[in-house]
Amino acid sequence: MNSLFLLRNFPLFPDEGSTVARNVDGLFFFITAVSAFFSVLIVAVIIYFFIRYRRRSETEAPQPIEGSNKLEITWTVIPFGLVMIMFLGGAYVYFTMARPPRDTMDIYVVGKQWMWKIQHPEGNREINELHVPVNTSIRLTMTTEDVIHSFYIPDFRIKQDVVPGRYTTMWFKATKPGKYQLFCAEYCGTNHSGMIGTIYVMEPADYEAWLSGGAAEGSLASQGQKVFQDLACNTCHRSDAQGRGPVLDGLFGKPVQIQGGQTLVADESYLRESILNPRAKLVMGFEPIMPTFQGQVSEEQLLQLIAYIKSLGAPGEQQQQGSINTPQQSNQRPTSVPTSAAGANRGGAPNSNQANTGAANQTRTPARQGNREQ
Ligand code: HEC
Ligand SMILES: [Cu+2]
Repeated sequence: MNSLFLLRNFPLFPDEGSTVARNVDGLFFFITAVSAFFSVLIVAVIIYFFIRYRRRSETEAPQPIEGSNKLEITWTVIPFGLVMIMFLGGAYVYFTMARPPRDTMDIYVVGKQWMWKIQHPEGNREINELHVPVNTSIRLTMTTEDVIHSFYIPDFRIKQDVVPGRYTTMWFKATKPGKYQLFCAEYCGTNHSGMIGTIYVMEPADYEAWLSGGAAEGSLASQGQKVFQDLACNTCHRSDAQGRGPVLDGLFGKPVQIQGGQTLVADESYLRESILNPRAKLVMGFEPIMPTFQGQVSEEQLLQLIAYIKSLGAPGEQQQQGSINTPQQSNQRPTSVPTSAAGANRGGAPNSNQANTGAANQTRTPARQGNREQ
């Protein structure tokens, strides 16, 4: 009993609880096996050569060695093949982890000395616990209020630094219901070791039941709408294009043309920066009149505002665009879209010299209506 208890608490290899776990382990065991094989082989050959080729008499002169092409080719080609397997396998696993699938469920995480605060889009909040449905791709958007933390779920083989002042993302798909451990994997002060929690992977029906038990304050987006009004963002950002700021409806996931000629995609990080440091990237055709909200909004309120702005679009669109937030992709994205699309959508831009393309306007019009109905 006692030994069983110990084993359960110090498992040599954690459970394989997510879709990437198998691949990570496969790669890990392959690299370990190759390393072990060559360590043994090299030591064995050294010992064998010690004995086989030892000097047998004081006067013995060694035979000159001419070299062997066969040998050279063998010990070049085999290690090259093995190393390529590691490289390709590693790249494959890395890209799988770095690129969330398109249809993710977004959950927000704020780290803080010494706890994990979680917000669900439906409005549920939890601390040091994360409830998720099984077989569903979950994307975490994470930040911290103080120092660097790291969100680590060993059973899922995923770990990601959580950095102050920016969003990092990570995704997983849990494969079996159960309880899994959550750690902070970045030393973050006195109670770092206590910054732990539990992931509850539930059957979808159980998850729905759990969801309906919380969320007294309404969805994350509706909480964000309230913050949006409390901070008077709506005085400048109106959906009728009569405000002094750009229309935010349908903005999320779309290309934005900024002053200086660059075009970038409005992802979570862009929205965050637009609120905290509006002058860093000015939207084409607008004056730098937006005040900074640095220090006036908490990380959690920021996530609520972002959830609200994300909700200001046609739901179908939002879903599709939801996954384009990995840095590699955001950088590539703008090149493939007409650069005028973003500017064209900013109705009411005082000195906008963008020609309004009908198509670009069309894509956003339904989004606006979708919002009103909410
Ligand atoms: C005084 C008017 C004003 C207020 C108040 C204001 N904004 Fe802005 N906002 C602007 C203007 C003007 C721009 C465009 C210039 C720029 O990029 O700073 C802008 C840009 C933005 C953008 C980027 C939009 C885009 O199309 O790329 C976001 C997001 C945004 N604001 C959110 C907010 C939020 C959230 C609040 C409230 C916390 C807020 N704003 C309050 C005027 C305002
Ligand atoms: Cu920590």
